[in-house]
Amino acid sequence: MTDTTQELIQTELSLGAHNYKPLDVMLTRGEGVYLWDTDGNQYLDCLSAYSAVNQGHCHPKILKAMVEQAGKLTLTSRAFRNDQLALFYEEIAALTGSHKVLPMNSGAEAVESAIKAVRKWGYEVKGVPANQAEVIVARNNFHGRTLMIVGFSTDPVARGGFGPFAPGFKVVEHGDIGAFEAAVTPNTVGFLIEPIQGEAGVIIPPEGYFKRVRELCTEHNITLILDEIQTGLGRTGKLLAEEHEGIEADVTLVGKALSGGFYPVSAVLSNTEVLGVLRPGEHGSTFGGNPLACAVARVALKVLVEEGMVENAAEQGGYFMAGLSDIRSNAVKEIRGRGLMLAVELHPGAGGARRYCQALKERGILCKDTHEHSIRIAPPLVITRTQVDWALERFGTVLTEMG
Ligand code: IF1
Repeated sequence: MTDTTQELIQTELSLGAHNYKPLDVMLTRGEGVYLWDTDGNQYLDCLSAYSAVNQGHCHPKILKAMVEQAGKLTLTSRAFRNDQLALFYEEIAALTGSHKVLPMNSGAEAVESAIKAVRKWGYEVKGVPANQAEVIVARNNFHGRTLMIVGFSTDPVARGGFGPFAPGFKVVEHGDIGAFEAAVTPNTVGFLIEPIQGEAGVIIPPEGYFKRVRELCTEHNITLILDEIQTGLGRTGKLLAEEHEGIEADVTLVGKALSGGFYPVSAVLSNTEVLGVLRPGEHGSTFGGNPLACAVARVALKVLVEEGMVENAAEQGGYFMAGLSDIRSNAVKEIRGRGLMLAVELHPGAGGARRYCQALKERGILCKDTHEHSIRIAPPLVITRTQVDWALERFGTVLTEMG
């Protein structure tokens, strides 16, 4: 590592808040599935910035659209109209089968906006008494870092020391349909859940769970809010992970790869009734729906579909998972995943996932540990069979040698 890189790290440590403990790799360039550090070492990216770079780093067509729009018009605020917003609405609504779109910026903002709209829908349409709206969430959820969101997190690290928190949320065991049914009251307005829990370690609920959740939400007039910010836009081998469950959400949240990693863009997608309750002045955002974000998102969605990335995620993900399952290592407890959203859970005695990620980094693969014992694997959806084979060879070496 050069002195310059060391100096950069020291500056980060002295001036930056220490809310992350990154692997000591200083990246300077990305292209497709590859990243390069300041020493010129090449890495296969198996995190994709937590599924924000599904289209691969610096996708040339998204870059072109960004540069062109940035030279024309970047931001007007929503006090005026811009010629990209309606086109973004049309294209994302057609692609996802949505009736209304609320454009925001970060994933957490989309979550917050959805809760606001669903609560208002509860009062105005469902008839819940004022300030009595309840939203059910799942244990081990991850929906972002705002105070409202960490208030219903069950992760002490994510919520410790940040109270007091917003009321109106109930936590139920993930995957337990009885627990969900028992938590429902006449004041329940929504159920917010990830189709697959990402941060929790790629946790897929039991077969049929979501089908039953969908039935119960319909029966009790509860808005089913699926947080697809990480699972959506091809990550699990379907455009939206809900397709694996054969259900449709009432409200779908997307973000991250909605811009291919070029720009913070998120959106709340819903049927007309829920987002239809918002009136002028009741919600907004300086950057929400800006022309640059819309132009970038339009091409990010276009290349995702036109370049067959969703289908590739299904094909390479299935192959990747089968290859991981073939590795004989006493360190491995379980392999989980769908499409290219994968996790290797290690036995507690294996010494912790971080040191495996460190060893993988030495062999040219960047991935992230989560909750101590799991290694998350989420390469860009443009990964090829040859690149998966290359990765499997190294996962095999590390998991067997260190196991
Ligand atoms: C961090 C985790 C992943 C998300 C889901 C909403 C959001 C996220 C399902 C909020 C964001 C990011 C946040 C980032 C790391 C990463 C993460 F480790 F934190 F939990 F992916 F699993 N819903 N996830 O995954 O979106 O506001 O960040 O745009 O906070 O460290 P955001």
